[in-house]
Amino acid sequence: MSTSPYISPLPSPRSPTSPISPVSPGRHVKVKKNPFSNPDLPGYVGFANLPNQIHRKSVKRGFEFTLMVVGESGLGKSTLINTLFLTDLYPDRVLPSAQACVDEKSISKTVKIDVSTVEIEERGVKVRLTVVDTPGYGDAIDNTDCFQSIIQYINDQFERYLQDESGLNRRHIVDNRVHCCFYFINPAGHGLKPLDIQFMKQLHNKVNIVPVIAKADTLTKQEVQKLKRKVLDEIGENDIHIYPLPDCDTDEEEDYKEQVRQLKEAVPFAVVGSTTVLDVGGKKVRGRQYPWGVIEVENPSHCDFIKLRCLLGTHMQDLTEVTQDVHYENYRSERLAKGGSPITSAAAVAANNSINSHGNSVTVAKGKLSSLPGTGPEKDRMAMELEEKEAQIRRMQEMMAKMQAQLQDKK
Ligand SMILES: Nc1nc2c(ncn2[C@@H]2O[C@H](COP(=O)(O)OP(=O)(O)OP(=O)(O)O)[C@@H](O)[C@H]2O)c(=O)[nH]1
Ligand SMILES: [Mg+2]
Repeated sequence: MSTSPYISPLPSPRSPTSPISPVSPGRHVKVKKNPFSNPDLPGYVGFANLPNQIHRKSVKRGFEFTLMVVGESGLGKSTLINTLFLTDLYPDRVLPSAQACVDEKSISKTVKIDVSTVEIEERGVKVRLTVVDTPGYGDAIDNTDCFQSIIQYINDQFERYLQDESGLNRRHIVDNRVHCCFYFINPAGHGLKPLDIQFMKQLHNKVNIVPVIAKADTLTKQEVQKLKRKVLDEIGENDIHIYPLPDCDTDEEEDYKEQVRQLKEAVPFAVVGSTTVLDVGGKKVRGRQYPWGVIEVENPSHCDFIKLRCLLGTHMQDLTEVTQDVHYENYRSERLAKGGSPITSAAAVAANNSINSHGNSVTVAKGKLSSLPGTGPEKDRMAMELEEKEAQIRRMQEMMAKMQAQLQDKK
């Protein structure tokens, strides 16, 4: 388990210190004679305490978040991830040589999906962070289909969640859906490339896309501004929906409003990544040393790294909610409209081996779906049959629970 002092705590729009909280944590509370009633508020049930209860419960349960990084090879995706989370997620990475790529027939090479999970704890709040890296994106000579495996991965996670939701063990679903995708834009180009546009158009209804300009230290300040404008124009012209930072409520604090305004202004974030710690005027900073000076990763006048990190900290909950309410709902309604369409891959099926309420392992026959013989309609029919069987098991379990309850009553 790693501890990062750098990620801001998860947003709690109604923190315990906010006005609706009945007791501010710093306040000294006198011990009352009767702990079950409050003489200041006689007759109150105490509903105002609900936000505190939810807060406590969520902190205890922990949070799950999945971040995907996509962009041409060598744009600094892995370096940025290591810089953001101060962990070396890729210690054993071996870079393939150009010859090896040719030998592997990179003409038809597909994107590799690298999934790593770390648990990060900050001030008692635990986040299970999954990073999905996509080395190999844009490496092939023909890149037209290079994002198919990425789409497939995202769909698989939705499918897995859908299966878990309709399965027997709904209480402890592990959420591996991709909540955010940092899309890396090449700083050496003149805006978006056709591949960037194609990718974002195919993915914007499935995942929250946050565009970032990679290696911003290779551009002057004016060039960064020019590229940002160009990228935003092209995003608009192509009707691409990137993650919309939500507007603040009017009752939000001024500082928070200002922070969100600056975050909105910084899109697409021009970032620099580095895990090297340098000495600048006696201060230890992470940055990149050049003959003419040091680029400090966390200096807001050098790049937007700190803003991007802040976005993750302050909008993690919103990114998760948009994933659930918009992207997952899209997938779910499409999938249900299609009926029992085949499960996309073994990954989705693996999730179906659930545990029933009595602790017994219920390996519903659905687990065999990936190896079902036959093509589309045959698989559809079998999937429907299996779903029906599962519903039957559920009904029987409910009946048994009722009978047990009746027996208990009689005793
Ligand atoms: N100038 C500059 N170089 C960077 C930056 N970030 C990373 N690099 C360098 O770029 C090279 C590639 O970085 P990686 O992080 O491996 O790139 P990647 O996008 O993960 O590459 P693939 O895994 O092949 O897709 C390394 O030599 C890094 O040191 C940056 O912000 N600025
Ligand atoms: Mg990489």
